[in-house]
Amino acid sequence: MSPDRTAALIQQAERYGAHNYHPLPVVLSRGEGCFVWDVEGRRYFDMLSAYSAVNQGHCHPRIVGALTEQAARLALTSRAFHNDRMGGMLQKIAELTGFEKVLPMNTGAEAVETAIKAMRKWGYEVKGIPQDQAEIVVAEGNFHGRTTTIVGFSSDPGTYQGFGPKTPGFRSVPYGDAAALREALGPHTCGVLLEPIQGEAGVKIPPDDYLPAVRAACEEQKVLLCLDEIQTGLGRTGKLFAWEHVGARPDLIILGKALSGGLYPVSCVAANDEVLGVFTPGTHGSTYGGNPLAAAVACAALDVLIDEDLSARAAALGEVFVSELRRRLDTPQLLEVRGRGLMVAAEFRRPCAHELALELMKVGVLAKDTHDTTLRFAPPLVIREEQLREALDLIVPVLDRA
Ligand code: IF1
Repeated sequence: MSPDRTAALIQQAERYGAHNYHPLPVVLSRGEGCFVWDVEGRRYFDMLSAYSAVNQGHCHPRIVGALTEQAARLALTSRAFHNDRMGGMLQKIAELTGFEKVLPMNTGAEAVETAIKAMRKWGYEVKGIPQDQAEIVVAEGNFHGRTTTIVGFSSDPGTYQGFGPKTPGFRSVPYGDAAALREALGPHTCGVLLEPIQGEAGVKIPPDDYLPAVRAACEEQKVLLCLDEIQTGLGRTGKLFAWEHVGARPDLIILGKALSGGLYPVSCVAANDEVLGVFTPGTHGSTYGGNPLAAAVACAALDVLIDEDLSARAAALGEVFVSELRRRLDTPQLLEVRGRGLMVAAEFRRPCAHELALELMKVGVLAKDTHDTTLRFAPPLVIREEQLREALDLIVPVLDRA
């Protein structure tokens, strides 16, 4: 195919699509494992994994098989009726997370909104907070999705500007500062909502004692701890869930992205009955939530995650990736390489991340910049060591030109 095909497809997307993204000038048409190919037939290492939705690798045959088999049998019934696949998914997620109950949704933001509703309702009915007075504490630098309520408690003007008025009932504190968070808790606080590692903020890893201290403060003040593991969960950081690194089990966990291996939007909130029991028939729902197709895909995606021990792979290969970047990068512009498992970032002193992403694209590596100075690297967890080292040989010379 000719480069004109790339230009024609980009033009078509720009002509008819709202301009709510500024993608790299590459048009992808095929994916397999840790690789994607563009319409010109060029191969790229995928170092984004659709923001950690493709942990199992592109088009994993077991998940594609589950999708196609179920799609040909029964795809959507709505929750007005039972279906023969949802229960198996809910049980699998409950057993993996160690919680009693699971509420299935579709996108991550919907699951975050579900968690917010659950914490508020629990605050009124269990903690006894006066109606409409419930507060949720969040962290500066958070990213939890794009609904108006969620962007309302973002600290990034690019995320919230133009979408006011902000939903009330949220209080923001510096990320990583347990004392500041403890200070913000009060009798009207129903919950704390945090990412165990902040992804969009640029892979911000808090001190190891942060989440345990938050956990303790929440216990003392009868406040629910809700961890958004939509990006950090399901093996990405080298454990099944990121909270396991520091032993701070939440009261609610939110999952999405790799819950489907990138084949279908599947998300959920998992918690014990004391929390999710606040939902009674008619108080929450979704047309597609818990549909048989989503359930079949999610079961296959979770089976792949466990059977191929992708969490352990992420831990081992993440060590290689971070140590090799630290050892081999030799630019004075480099500020820091940080990461946990295969959730890695390289931060620079100047706003060069986007130009570096463009240069990486030219050598066959697709990575995403965030906040001008940081490049994020999150390959599918199925990447093999020799492939990771081949990618490093491409990445290091480009980053050294920063
Ligand atoms: C975009 C960011 C990442 C998430 C966490 C909830 C959600 C996300 C921790 C919402 C989604 C995506 C959304 C996508 C780009 C990407 C992203 F750059 F926006 F911030 F990953 F870091 N919690 N993150 O990371 O899940 O509703 O999208 O299914 O909005 O541009 P969703």
